[in-house]
Amino acid sequence: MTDTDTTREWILAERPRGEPDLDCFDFRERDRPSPDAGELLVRVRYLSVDPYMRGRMRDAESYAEPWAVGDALQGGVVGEVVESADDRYEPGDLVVGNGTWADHAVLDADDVAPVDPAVADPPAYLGVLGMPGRTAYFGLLEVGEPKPGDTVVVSGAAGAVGSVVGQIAKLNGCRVVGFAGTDEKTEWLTAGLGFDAAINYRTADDYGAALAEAAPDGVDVYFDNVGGPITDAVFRDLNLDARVAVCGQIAHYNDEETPTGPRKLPLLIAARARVQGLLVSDYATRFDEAADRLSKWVADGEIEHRETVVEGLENAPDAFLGLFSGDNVGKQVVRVD
Ligand code: NAP
Ligand code: FER
Repeated sequence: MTDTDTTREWILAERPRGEPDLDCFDFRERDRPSPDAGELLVRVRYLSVDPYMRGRMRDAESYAEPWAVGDALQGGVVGEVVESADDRYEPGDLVVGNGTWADHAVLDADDVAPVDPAVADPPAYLGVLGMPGRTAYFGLLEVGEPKPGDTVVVSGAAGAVGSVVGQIAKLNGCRVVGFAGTDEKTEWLTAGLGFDAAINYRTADDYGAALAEAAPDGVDVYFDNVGGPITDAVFRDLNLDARVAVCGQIAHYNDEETPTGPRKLPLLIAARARVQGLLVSDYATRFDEAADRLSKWVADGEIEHRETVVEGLENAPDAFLGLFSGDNVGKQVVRVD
């Protein structure tokens, strides 16, 4: 066997308790897989690391199937087709689909879409033009139901989903306030993306006072990516008929216990607020609509996007762990080749 017959891939070595660390991952070399009918073998160029993968490390049924210990880690990839067993694609095509954390991955051609570098750089297909962009689009417009003049608050605002949510809200005539974890991020939100205000939740000591200043008319839409104390503060400021889109709760993904006790639901009563969870996959029949609108906004310069690129497949676990310490601005990807 020569080097070219093998591929390197990451597997789940053990399940984390609490915060995951590098011990959860193992790097191994294996025979390069071959595509069956309807599949493509791609050389992976970029792979996506996402917060929901923390849920897949857990041995519990959820919307995402748990990874088995010893199995290859899965995720979105952009890759170049090297072997095709499907009429629609041929070697050399650049595609985005569901692969593995590996040099080479087998993709189901039914779930693959073409990548057009003339529209955006390939990693954008894992961010603004991929799953996070679709989440922002449907989550804000369908669950948040923003109206012109509304105040929209978004947590995790400088991340892959949040940065797109805020910009779509601006395109809809809203006042937009973001929470993010560094001054570099809050500066990008206001000076770069046109947010009206941004709060660094790591340095602000009174979220209520910061919100009163940033959202003086209260909050009509809260797009929640994080949960925790930021969400507690926003709940105190909801206007009549406010909508809360619960997209993610990353502040709780490493919790081993569900916190109980008097929480913030009483605050919803007077506001008659609606709190609704969302899953991007529920909008699958409308993904073409989101792709069309998002790619047009990107091409016209109405939506800006950033990707934070970690170099090298060997660093994929660090890129994933960095999501929990806020190492990324915009979408976190790993460059593989
Ligand atoms: P992301 O925002 O690009 O990355 C995660 C960010 O979360 C980090 O950059 C960090 O930024 C922030 N963060 C981490 N720990 C935090 C904490 N304890 N408190 C506050 N902020 C914290 O990730 P994404 O891919 O765009 O996903 C954002 C959220 O949406 C996640 O919760 C994810 O699970 C969810 N999501 C849901 C769906 C769905 O269908 N429901 C689909 C996609 C994503 P800071 O520097 O600001 O802390
Ligand atoms: C999906 C539904 C939800 C999916 C990802 C998510 C990759 C993400 C959820 C989260 O980040 O919390 O079908 O496909």
